[in-house]
Amino acid sequence: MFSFFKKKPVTPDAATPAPVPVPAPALPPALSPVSSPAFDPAAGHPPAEPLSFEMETAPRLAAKQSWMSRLKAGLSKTSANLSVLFVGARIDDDLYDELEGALLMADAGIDATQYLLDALKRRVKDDKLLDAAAVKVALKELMIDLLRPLEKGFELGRHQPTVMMISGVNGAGKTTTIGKLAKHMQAHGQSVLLAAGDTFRAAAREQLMVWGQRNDVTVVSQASCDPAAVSYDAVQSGKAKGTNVVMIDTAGRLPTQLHLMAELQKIQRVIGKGMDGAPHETLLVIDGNTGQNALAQVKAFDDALGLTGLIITKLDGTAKGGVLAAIARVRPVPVYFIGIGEQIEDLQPFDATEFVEALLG
Ligand SMILES: Nc1nc2c(ncn2[C@@H]2O[C@H](COP(=O)(O)OP(=O)(O)O)[C@@H](O)[C@H]2O)c(=O)[nH]1
Ligand SMILES: [Mg+2]
Repeated sequence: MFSFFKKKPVTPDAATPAPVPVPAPALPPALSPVSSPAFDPAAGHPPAEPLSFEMETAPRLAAKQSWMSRLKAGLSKTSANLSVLFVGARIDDDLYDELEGALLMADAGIDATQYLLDALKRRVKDDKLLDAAAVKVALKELMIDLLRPLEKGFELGRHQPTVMMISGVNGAGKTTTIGKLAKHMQAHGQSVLLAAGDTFRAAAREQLMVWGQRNDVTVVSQASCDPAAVSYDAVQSGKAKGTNVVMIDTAGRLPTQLHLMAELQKIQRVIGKGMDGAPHETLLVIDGNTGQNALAQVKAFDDALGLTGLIITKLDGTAKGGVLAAIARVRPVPVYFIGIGEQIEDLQPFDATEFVEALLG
């Protein structure tokens, strides 16, 4: 596994506000400095897992290659219309027209599409590019520059517990993503507690309970049907047990359901009563197939909650992967992770270069 999370020492004073976000590492992820979190052995926490980068190079490389080929396969529908444009093409208005159409079809949105086209035309002129392959390289560079502000390493260990609230519409992939993240975190030596905040459906609560039992993760659940109370209890329990991470699942809702959005705000406030500064991460999970509506979701949830990050799932088999460009232009909330399937290893940190490489090869 390659640098899935960043680790920081636990802030001694839980009330201290989260430090300034740390930008994406300049070094290759595998070599980025990882500080040893100040775990308290007396409290029974496992020590930070030994990250022996040199020893792991081969498997990590294999994992990375496998991820890249699956990402490529996943994004193939989005990339199909894009990469074909440059095969033996002449650099003329037709090429730009087709590129415009392909970007719009990929759900990059009008703003990002126009931005990329203008920048590309300028680059072609300034650099006197003459062949289509060079134009494709220029487009790749522009796309990477556009998407890079969305990259952000997910930090663990700055708070104890790190409290995360997970929101999104129904079926976006919230609960399965929580499960995948919990497993990744456990693999990084973190103890995890989940709150079954989707109290609308008993089945949702049970789904999480069963999953927790199977995977040795404590799930806080309540029959009271008050998601704010369940969340508060989970934070209290996480504090008392010295858990590293508390993840709070919430029921799916549409941004247009204003009373449900208000309920989400209440849950967030009540979590803050349970622990100063919490939730440290307020995340929105988006189905990558949603296309342009994803942008409306990001705006509405961000306005209501002040999102700290996004997780974009189901980028496997979608033709709408361009939506990340739209998000980057219109509401650049960091994309912590992207999902390309049902397996645990199908969820990985978002990396702009990898993404564009997979898209345009
Ligand atoms: N193909 C694919 N399916 C996914 C991905 N992430 C989640 N799913 C599936 O999406 C469905 C809804 O997920 P769920 O977590 O229950 O959504 P929730 O309503 O937001 O909690 C489930 O069948 C998941 O297995 C992904 O990255 N790719
Ligand atoms: Mg769910």
